[in-house]
Amino acid sequence: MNWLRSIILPAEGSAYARQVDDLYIAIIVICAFFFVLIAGLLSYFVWRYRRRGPDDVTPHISHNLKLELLWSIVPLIILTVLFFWGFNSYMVARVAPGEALEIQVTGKKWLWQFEYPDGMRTLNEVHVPVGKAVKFIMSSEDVIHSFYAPSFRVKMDVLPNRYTELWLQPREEGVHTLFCAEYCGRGHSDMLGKIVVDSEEKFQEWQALGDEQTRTMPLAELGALLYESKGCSSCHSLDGSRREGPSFRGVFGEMTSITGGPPVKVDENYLRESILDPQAKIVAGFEGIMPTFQGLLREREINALVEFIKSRK
Ligand code: HEC
Ligand SMILES: [Cu+2]
Repeated sequence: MNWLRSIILPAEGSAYARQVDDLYIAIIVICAFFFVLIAGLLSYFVWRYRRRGPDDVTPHISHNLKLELLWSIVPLIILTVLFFWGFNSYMVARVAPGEALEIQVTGKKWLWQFEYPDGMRTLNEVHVPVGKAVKFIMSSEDVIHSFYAPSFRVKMDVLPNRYTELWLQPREEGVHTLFCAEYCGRGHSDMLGKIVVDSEEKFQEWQALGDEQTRTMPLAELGALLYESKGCSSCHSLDGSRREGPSFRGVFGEMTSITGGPPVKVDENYLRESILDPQAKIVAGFEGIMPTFQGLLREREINALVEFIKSRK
């Protein structure tokens, strides 16, 4: 059947896509079979029982029990099989596996925005690792959109003020198209996105670089954002006042005294160490309560925070 698949169906991006196609092809084949059977018999009977002359009278036949049972029971069996087959696939499509990677999707006129669990955001392009289940949790900022990924045979409405879900599990690397399948206004046809399926390593690398903002924003500015968003601000002030931790004002380049050790100069390496391994050197007069940010910050984000602290004169 593979030749048939390649003619009538788009590429299959997941095992689920194959499952949908199997059912689809089964329905087409069954329909084609019955079309030929019924249309063939019809044509044959039109010819076979044609009117042969003015005296040709059709015999009166009221019914044929055997034939009627046959044409009721056989379709009933076929349709019941198709129903449970379809229902089964539907259940697979509705329920995402528990360990899926969750990505938030926002549809708005006229683009797709994706947000990863760590806060990384992208527009119109979502990267996913091959072989992993990915769950999209979707909502709209304005009108109704519809998330449609034909290669994965999945489609789901994206509504304002409500979450809808959809999941897929790509089986090989590649790039697939994402459409909006609900007419949403003038720019509807621009709501084209890309689902990029990466190998596990490529996906990690891509995530490590961060989103557009993390990759391109000037370091000190990015640092200022992270100072707020990563919660540094709750323990470190910028104006010299004391919070849970020392203020960042004018620390750079100064000497700082350390509990149980010689004073150290606050340079880039010290700042980096303080962020990634806060327990290494505890500032005198403070407790070692700062959580480590190891694994929670990208390389460029660490540089940005260092740059930001440096700039607090
Ligand atoms: C729960 C409170 C808390 C949070 C949140 C926190 N810190 Fe700290 N931080 C401290 C404390 C307390 C100290 C002093 C004790 C020590 O050295 O571990 C400190 C020390 C530091 C130092 C050394 C400062 C100096 O004067 O020598 C740096 C640099 C630093 N933190 C950066 C950060 C950054 C960047 C963030 C956010 C990504 C952050 N901290 C988040 C509590 C916190
Ligand atoms: Cu739309």
